[in-house]
Amino acid sequence: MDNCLFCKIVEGSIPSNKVYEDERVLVFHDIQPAAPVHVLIIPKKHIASMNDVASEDLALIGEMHRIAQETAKQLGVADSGYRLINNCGPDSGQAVAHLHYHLIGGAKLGALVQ
Ligand code: DGP
Repeated sequence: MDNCLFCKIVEGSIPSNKVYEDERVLVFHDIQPAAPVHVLIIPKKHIASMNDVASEDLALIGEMHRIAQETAKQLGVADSGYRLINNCGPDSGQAVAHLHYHLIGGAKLGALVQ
């Protein structure tokens, strides 16, 4: 996708602070962290939002959840707890039209992230 910010991060034309990468998935630190741990888990394939996930993407979505689990361990929040958040569409506040999960933790989240 030509004008997609996260596709540019996947290509490397916009830099990111990467936590994990494989052929299908990328994890990188959010530029505006809402908590001490705040990374974004994205598919390398352009999928605009949760509404656009197709049957053929279900294995990929499962893989993203497994990688979220591993990332939580790697970043030290698996036991203390974390949130995995997807914003879909205007009312959710989705700002980037490329599917992503926010993995947020490292603090008591009630006061930080609603
Ligand atoms: P959402 O509102 O769910 O679409 O979240 C988009 C997130 O993307 C937001 O928390 C900030 C983050 N973000 C926006 N631009 C960049 C960028 O250029 N680099 C990184 N690392 N994160 C970005």
